[in-house]
Amino acid sequence: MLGDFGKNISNVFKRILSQTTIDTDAVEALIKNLQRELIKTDVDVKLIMDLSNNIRQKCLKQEIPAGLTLREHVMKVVYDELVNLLGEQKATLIGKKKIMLVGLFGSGKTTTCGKLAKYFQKQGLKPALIACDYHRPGAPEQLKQLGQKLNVPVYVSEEKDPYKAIKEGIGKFGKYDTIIIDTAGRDALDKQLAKELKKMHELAKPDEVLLVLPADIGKVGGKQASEFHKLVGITGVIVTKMDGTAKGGGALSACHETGAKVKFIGIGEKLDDLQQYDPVRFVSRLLGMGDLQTLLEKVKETGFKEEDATKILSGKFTLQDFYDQIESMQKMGSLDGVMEMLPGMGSIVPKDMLKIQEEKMKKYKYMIDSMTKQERENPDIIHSSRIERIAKGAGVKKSEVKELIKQYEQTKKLLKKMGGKAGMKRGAMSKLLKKFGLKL
Ligand SMILES: Nc1nc2c(ncn2[C@@H]2O[C@H](COP(=O)(O)OP(=O)(O)OP(=O)(O)O)[C@@H](O)[C@H]2O)c(=O)[nH]1
Ligand SMILES: [Mg+2]
Repeated sequence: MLGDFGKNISNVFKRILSQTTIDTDAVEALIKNLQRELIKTDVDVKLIMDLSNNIRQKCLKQEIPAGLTLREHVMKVVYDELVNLLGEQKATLIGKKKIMLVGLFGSGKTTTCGKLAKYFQKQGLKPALIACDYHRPGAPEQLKQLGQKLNVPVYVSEEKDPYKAIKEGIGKFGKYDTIIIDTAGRDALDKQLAKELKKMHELAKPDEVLLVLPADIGKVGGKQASEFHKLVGITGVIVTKMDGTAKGGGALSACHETGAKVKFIGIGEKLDDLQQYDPVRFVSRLLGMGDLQTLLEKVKETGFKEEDATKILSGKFTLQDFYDQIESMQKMGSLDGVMEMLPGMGSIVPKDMLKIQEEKMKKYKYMIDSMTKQERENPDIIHSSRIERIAKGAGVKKSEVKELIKQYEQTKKLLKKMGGKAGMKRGAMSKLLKKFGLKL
């Protein structure tokens, strides 16, 4: 469903690359483009409207966080919106529980029962399985084999009666920590099967009802999810087959329809191929721009804090601050890598230049490392004998120390000139990059 979404959305962002001020027009244009892309890929209209409203609200009403550019801020808003839908936290299933897996035919329910049993075993818990699929002849045997591999008991009703399986299974497994119930694949709209599922649910009274959805479910995902939800109340979603080419967009609609969050992701056929849902990884994958998200998170981690900005603007930018800034940038990885992460930026700055800058930044750090605390706080005192000592300590030429001081002075001047809070907030990072000779 959202296969092309990632590709197209990154084009949408590229379009606002050149804009530096947030105004209603810019945000409206972005939302319009975003809507067009979403509609093209069959995303539910109600979901699009909700997303649009939230993005509009946040982009226009929220202040841009310090250290982020407008483009990064907008992306962060879109990211946050998706995370809000899909789940903010890495999900966990802990403790004594009854879990029922439901979903369409072949979505991966039975396999996931085995994977979950293994997941609980790794937590030191004792899981047990109940087979409740008596529609497909091979189903109980499939679950039995999984149980054998894991040394986990599997209850199968001799009479092939799902209700009896639940009653007897739960009775028998009273001492186990977690009971996992495998159900038959069904279309939630099939009346007969719906009735059966509802009754099984009433008998089992599960703590969790997990909807198993294959990543490539497409448009029917939302509808099916909402039908299952009406029948038995979905408490979580497991997206299987994420190892394929699809990007799990069906989960978006499913979560929207049910209010349930993604808990696990299936990434292969083996019992170990189950991952806890991780919002950053999942949403990045969904948007097809994983690296960009990583960058965003890093900018957030390492970017200016409001206090820093105020301090610097008041003229108190010391060599220690300069050092911290270099360190922040280095934490983001190689400059080359940082540029690659920004859509459309990868090819703008010549690679040789980046290498030279990187080397320079490394040397700057050595030099500042060789300074006393006093020198860092008050660089004005650094004159000839001190320069010589610093150069020796850092293993560089005296001229290089002088260059560092000049560079620091220029940065300080520039930061002062940038003035005004808005200046610091908007694009502080890219302006600093520019200061290091990188013309974006
Ligand atoms: N690649 C991949 N294959 C998976 C994954 N999960 C399940 N499968 C495969 O999908 C197929 C169907 O899996 P089942 O677990 O039998 O699905 P089911 O929902 O129980 O199917 P029914 O009971 O017939 O409705 C099997 O071949 C599984 O090996 C996954 O995360 N990745
Ligand atoms: Mg099955």
